[in-house]
Amino acid sequence: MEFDGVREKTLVLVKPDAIQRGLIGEIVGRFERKGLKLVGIKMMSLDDELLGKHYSHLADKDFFPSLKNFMKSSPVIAMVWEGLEVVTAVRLLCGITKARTAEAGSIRGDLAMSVSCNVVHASDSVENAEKEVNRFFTEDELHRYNKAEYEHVYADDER
Ligand code: DAT
Ligand code: MG
Repeated sequence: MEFDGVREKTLVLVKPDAIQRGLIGEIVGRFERKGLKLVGIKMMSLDDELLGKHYSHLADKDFFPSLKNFMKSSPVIAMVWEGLEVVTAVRLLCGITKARTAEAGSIRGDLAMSVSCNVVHASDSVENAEKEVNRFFTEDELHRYNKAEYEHVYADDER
């Protein structure tokens, strides 16, 4: 799988709080409306092994056990979105971690009030995005197809 140019990819998780609150469609719709291409999507129940790797940068934090319990409390929707500079674009769409002070207009800013129940995960760098996509998806689960709207989403020299 390519991870450069318009084929840059990022991992997004719709977290358990959003599943419980019926926000899957709202959240998926925001990425669609931005002009991003969905190349993988599935419902998953996360386990300690996967969460230990996914949140390894937080393993020494006091809140790590409750973070893992929260992420196991319902299934999540895992998605891979593709586009030019998509890692940056998706992080901006999501807003900062502490949802109650996230910028209005962002997903967290509009839909959440909590630090931990902040409705989405998004990869934070191109390097981590590639690792996370490969951690959550097999090659077979990542799809390649032409999106007709691309000629209206991007200029000729961006595609
Ligand atoms: P982000 O999800 O914005 O990339 P992160 O990688 O620093 O943020 O943390 C991952 C998740 O861990 C975050 O979405 C919610 C939880 N978390 C982070 N800091 C926390 C804190 N101080 N208290 C409780 N949960 C926290
Ligand atoms: Mg993070």
